[in-house]
Amino acid sequence: MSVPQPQWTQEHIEALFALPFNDLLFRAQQVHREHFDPNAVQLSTLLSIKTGGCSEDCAYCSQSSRNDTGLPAEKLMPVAEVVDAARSARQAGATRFCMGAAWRSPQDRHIDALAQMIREVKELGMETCMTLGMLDDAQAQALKEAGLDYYNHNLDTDPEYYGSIITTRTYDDRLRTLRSVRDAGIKICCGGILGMGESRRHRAGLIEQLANLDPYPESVPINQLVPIAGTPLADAAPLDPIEFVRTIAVARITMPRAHIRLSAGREQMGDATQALAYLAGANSIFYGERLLTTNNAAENKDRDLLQRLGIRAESLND
Ligand code: SAM
Ligand code: DTB
Ligand code: SF4
Repeated sequence: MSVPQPQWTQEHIEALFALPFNDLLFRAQQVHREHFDPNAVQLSTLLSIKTGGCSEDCAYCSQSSRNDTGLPAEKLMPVAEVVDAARSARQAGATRFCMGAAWRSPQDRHIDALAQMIREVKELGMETCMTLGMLDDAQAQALKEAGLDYYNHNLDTDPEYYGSIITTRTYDDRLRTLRSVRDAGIKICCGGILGMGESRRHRAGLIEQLANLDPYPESVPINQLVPIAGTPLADAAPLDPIEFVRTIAVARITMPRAHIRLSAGREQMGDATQALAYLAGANSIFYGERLLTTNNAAENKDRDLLQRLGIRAESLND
C-alpha cells in the first residue's frame, strides 16, 4: 500500500507566497536541487491537431466558438501530417510531442486515428502527450493501450474563481477526467493559467488543488495568459512578473518531483523573468515557434537564453 503524501493547507501555501522573495527562491532552489539537475530543462513541442470551433466557453481561449476571434474551425489533422511535425520537433531537440484538440471531449470515432498518432510518434522515440478535453474510463484506457505517456488536462484556476472563467464544464468534471487518466496508468500533466484577473488567494488555491492531488501531477504547466482579441479576457491586466515567479517557486516547493513547465506566455516575458523562473524551479518549456494557435518564443531565442544561463536540454536518456 502506498503511503499517503502530506496534505498542503491553504494557510501553509499562502505563507509560502508571503515569504520575502529571496527566502522563497532560496527554498525553492534547495528543493529543486534535491530532486533534479538544476541546469537541465525538458523540451516539449506542441501541435494543434484539431483547431477551433470548440463548444466550450473558456474565457481565455481563441478556439471557443463563443469567442469572436476569427479562428476558422478545422477537422482532425491527418496522421501523416502529425507524424511529420513530430519528426521536425525531434530534429529540433524536443523529447516530448504534445498534441492538442479543441474538443469538449473526443468522440469514440476519433479514437482509432488518435491511437495511430500515438503509436507512430512513439516509434520516433519521443514521449507522447495529448490534450483532448474530458475523457471517460474507456477512452483513457484506449489511449493508454496505444502507448500514451502523458495526458494534459488543466484545473486552470482556483475552484472559487473557476465559475467566472468557464461555465460549460465543472471543476468536478475536470477532477473526474484526471481520475480516469490516473486509473488508466497514464502520467498526468495538469496546471493552470495566471493573469486572468485572479487574486493571490486564487493562485494559492490552484496550487493547493494541484499539490493535494494524490499523487500530484508528474508535469505541471504554469501558463501566463496570452490575451486574445475577441475573448472576454482580451484586456486582462498583465500579471506582475515577480508574482508569476513566486507561483513557480511555490509549485516547486509543494510538488518537489514534478516537472514544472514554464508554458504559454513566454513570448511576452523578458529574459530576466524567465531566468528567475528557472531559478525558482521551472525545468520544462514548450519549445518551437507555435503554441496551439499563437506564437511561442522563437527557437533561436530560447537556445540563446539557455546557452547564456548554462542550462542544457534534457535528452531521452536522462
Ligand atoms: N480542449 C482541451 C481542454 O481545454 O482541455 C485541450 C486544449 S486547451 C487549449 C489546453 C489548455 O491551454 C487550457 O486548459 C489552458 O490552460 C491553456 N490555454 C488555452 N488558451 C490559453 C491562453 N490564451 N493563454 C494561456 N493558456 C491558454
Ligand atoms: C498547457 O497548459 N498549455 C498549452 C498546452 N497545455 C496544451 C496550451 C497553451 C495555449 C496558448 C494559447 C494558444 O496558442 O492558443
Ligand atoms: Fe475548448 Fe479547450 Fe479552448 Fe476550452 S480551452 S474553449 S475546451 S479548446
